[in-house]
Order: sequence, then structure tokens, then C-alpha cells
Amino acid sequence: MTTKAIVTAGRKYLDIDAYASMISYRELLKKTSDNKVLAFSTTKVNQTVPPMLRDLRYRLDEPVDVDGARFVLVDVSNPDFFDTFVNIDSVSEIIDHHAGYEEFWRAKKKVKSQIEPVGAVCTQIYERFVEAGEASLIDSDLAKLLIAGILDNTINLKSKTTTKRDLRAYSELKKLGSLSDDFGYEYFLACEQEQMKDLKGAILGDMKAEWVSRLLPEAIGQIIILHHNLVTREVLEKVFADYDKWMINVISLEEGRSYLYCDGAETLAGLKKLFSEGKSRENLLVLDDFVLRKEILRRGIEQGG
Ligand SMILES: [Mn+2]
Repeated sequence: MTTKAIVTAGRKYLDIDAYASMISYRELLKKTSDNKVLAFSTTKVNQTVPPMLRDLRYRLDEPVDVDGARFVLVDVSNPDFFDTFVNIDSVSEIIDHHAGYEEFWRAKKKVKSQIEPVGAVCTQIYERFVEAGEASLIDSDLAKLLIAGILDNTINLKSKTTTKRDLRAYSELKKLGSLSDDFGYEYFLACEQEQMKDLKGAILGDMKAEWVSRLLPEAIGQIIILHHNLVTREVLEKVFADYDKWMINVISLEEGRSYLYCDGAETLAGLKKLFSEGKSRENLLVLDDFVLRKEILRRGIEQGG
């Protein structure tokens, strides 16, 4: 007797990489090994899964009783973050790109684990289709999901985490789905529209508020958006009304650079120490490339911790 498989991910929220990986891997398993496999989650999708992707032919399943099931985890390998219903002793497979738990899972002989530094789990899932000789299962809807996961997690293929495998998966998926580069633009535009419905909520929902360095303010926001000019100083003054010292990293996808807005001259001086290459205007530092917030924090701690 085979036990039913449930494909799932983390408990906090689902981003497009997790969402698309769950759905696509379910489709592959359904065809190749387990026609009863389900993919579901108890948490919500975030703004990286806009309506244009939620309304495709492929969706998540409704949660069912997990008694006796085996679990396949994607985009997560730290057991503390697994979806709440996962029994760690019944995990059969892990596919992830976050570092830290490679040895932990390698030591569990009954678990098939693939944890490696690629830009997106969607890249690994695409490769699974190819290895299984089932790339032809990838129709335009599955291709859209997988491409969106890759583009989101690699910041439009420009992040330092982007590998040759991600680039190859992206170009092969475009062919399989008969899609052009326009799809990426449409996708990021749809994400932007989701964020603009509640820009304040989007920024406050992803805020880091703690002192880590004398060169950085207490509140550090980040937003990744196609057109940076939609985030105006007027909006920012409202978003950060409750904070004395603040900054936000506005990553412009269109230009591939960061706009670091902040509260005033003192915060700007700290930022200029960390990013001497940037060009400053009033309470704004514009960088040539984009940085991620974790990089800003790392520099802050190293140079002013
Ligand atoms: Mn991911």
C-alpha cells in the first residue's frame, strides 16, 4: 500500500516560489508516481501571487485529513517553519534553496533531500520535469507559474543568488509555454498593482524595526516595485509617521537600482558611509545597482555595529 503524498511548504506565508513549486511538483508526481497526491497549505499567499496567477487552471487543493500521509516539503528545510500539520517523522522529500539544514536532512537516510544554492526552487522543479522526461507536461499555465517563481526570487534574474541553472530554466520555460519576455513585465506589473492597493500595509507588513548599527535607523522598510516613482515622499511620511528615525529600500525593477529614502540628514550621513558610491539628493541616496535589505543590515553591523 502506498501512502498518499502531500506537497506543502512553510507556515508563515506562501510566496510565488513556494506556491508555484507546490502546484507544479504535484502535477509531476501525479503523472509519474502517485495519482492521489495533493498540494495544500494552511497559510495565505502573499502579494507575489497576483490574481493573474491565482486564476489559472492549476490551483492548490483544499486541506484534508493528513493521517497516515507522507510529506513533501518545498522552499523550506528548517523544521521550525514547516506548515503546522507536518509530522517531521513522515517527511519523505525536501526540495529547497535555503542554507543551514543540508546536513540535518542528509543524515536522515529515509528522506530524499535536495537543498542547494540556486535562485529559486522553481528552477529545481523545472529540472525534475526534465530529468523525468516529462517536460512536455509543462503547458503555458505551468510555465507562467514557474517563471514567475524564478523572476520573483531572483529579482528579475539580477540578484547575486541567480545561477546559470536559473537562467537556463527561465529560457527553456519561455519556450515550453510559448511566452516572451513580456510575460515577466506583465507579472511584475500585476504585483505592483497588488501592492499599490495598500502600499502602507505592504510596507508596514514587511518592516524591520530594531537598532542594529549606529549607522542605520531603527525602522528599515523594503519594497520591490516596477516603477519606483509610485512610492512618493508624501506616502512615505505617512507610512513612517510613528517612527523618529527610518529608511526604506525602494528597489526599482525597471532600472535595477535601489532608492534609499530616509527621515533626514543624520540618517542620510550614515547611509552615505555605508554606500559611498551612491548619489545623494535631499534625504535620498540613489545607488547604481540594487541592494537587498539583508545586505544593508550586514554592512551596517560590520561597519557600525
Ligand atoms: Mn524560494
